[in-house]
Amino acid sequence: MSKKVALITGVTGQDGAYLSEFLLKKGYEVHGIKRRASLFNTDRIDHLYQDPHESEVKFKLHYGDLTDTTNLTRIIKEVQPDEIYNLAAMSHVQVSFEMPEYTANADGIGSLRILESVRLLGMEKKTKVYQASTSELYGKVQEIPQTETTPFYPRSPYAVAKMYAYWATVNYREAYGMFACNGILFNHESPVRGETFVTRKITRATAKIAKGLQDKVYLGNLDAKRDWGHAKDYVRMMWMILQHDQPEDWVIATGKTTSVRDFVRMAFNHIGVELEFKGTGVEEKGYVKSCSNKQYELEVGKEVVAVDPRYFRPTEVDLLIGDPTKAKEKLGWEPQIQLNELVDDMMQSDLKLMSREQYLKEGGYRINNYFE
Ligand code: NDP
Ligand code: GDR
Repeated sequence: MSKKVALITGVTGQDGAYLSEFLLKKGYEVHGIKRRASLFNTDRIDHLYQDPHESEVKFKLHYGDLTDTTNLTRIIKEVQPDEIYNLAAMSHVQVSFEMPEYTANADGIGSLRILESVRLLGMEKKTKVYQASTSELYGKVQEIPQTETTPFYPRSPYAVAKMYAYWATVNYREAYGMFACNGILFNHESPVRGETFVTRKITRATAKIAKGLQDKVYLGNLDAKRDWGHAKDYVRMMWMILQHDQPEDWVIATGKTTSVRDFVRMAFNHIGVELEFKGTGVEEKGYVKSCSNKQYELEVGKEVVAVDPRYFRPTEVDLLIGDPTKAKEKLGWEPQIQLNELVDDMMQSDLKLMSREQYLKEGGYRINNYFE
């Protein structure tokens, strides 16, 4: 059997990188769409890069953008993918309040562009499409835990755009018989998570505080609760969704929820620090209660966490907890990495990164010293 060909939009992102690795291991030829940027933006996939002059290149990148229809149609025509994983998006919920129109264009209409290109090229019976849907669709809590049948109530321009993409995917499946599926993924993180999402912001800051490179971290709503899993487990399920005999929509989650405050506690626990939170609302602060690791000289009573209302959202999603029963029963999927292991993975990686930063700083260097 000839090898399968996959096309991944958003290949330079967290999930794009893990999914590329996963599919290459499965023997796929993987094509990715990356955006043109003024600096290199392929850090997460550089380890997969193959010199295009090699005889058998299995990982190929194409310049493109979800806002450019002709570009997407041309790439799909050229690549002739068996599977498209549409992961590209302006994926930051808070930023979407500042860029609602762009978010709608890329995250909403962008998905339509992919589906419609497949149809116009007459590939609707050849090419399967995975749409990166999200637990943000549930927004304001309607039901606990959230399942495939829980009503949606989006609470941000990001979620509204993703809701359009969700229904476009269902509609193309029903109207044209396309194998198009939504994975409704709950939050998933990793050492390569974008630095402005709350988990990575916390693990990076904790590592910096441990290394004496930063005093404290400012956060927004500490009461928000999320169902956090590891990206490695979730990309495996993206692939499983497209291998199922029927095109369907799936909730992918751990079934457990944790507050932002408790995630902070877990990150600090990794470096032997117990935190104590005092105050409420914008007055809330986190202090070092004890420090059992002699390697890190964090004084008892030191303020390491503070709330900054700048990070509050105009409308918040208070509580997400998914019910992955369908994925477990029909596909045998279960997350293999627990939250404490995820935190350890992220902390170990950020401590390593910050050791490098500390080393450079002690040597009198800055990380980016172009203008010195
Ligand atoms: P990232 O933000 O890490 O990656 C997003 C990717 O999309 C990047 O490669 C980015 O490129 C690319 N991109 C952004 N805008 C465009 C555009 N206009 N055209 C082409 N490419 C674009 O997200 P994740 O990997 O975390 O998430 C993957 C997908 O899954 C996203 O659609 C996200 O909304 C969704 N999702 C994520 C969840 C999570 O918890 N991680 C949960 C549920 C859904 P560049 O590198 O140049 O910025
Ligand atoms: P989310 O992730 O909005 O769930 O979207 P994020 O990590 O940004 O926020 C999670 C929760 O933490 C609260 N929070 C903060 N968030 C950020 N970013 N920065 C802070 O300082 C901070 N302090 C508290 C937020 O208010 C929120 O309640 C992610 C993205 O990956 C989406 O693309 C994806 O669809 C969903 O997960 C599922």
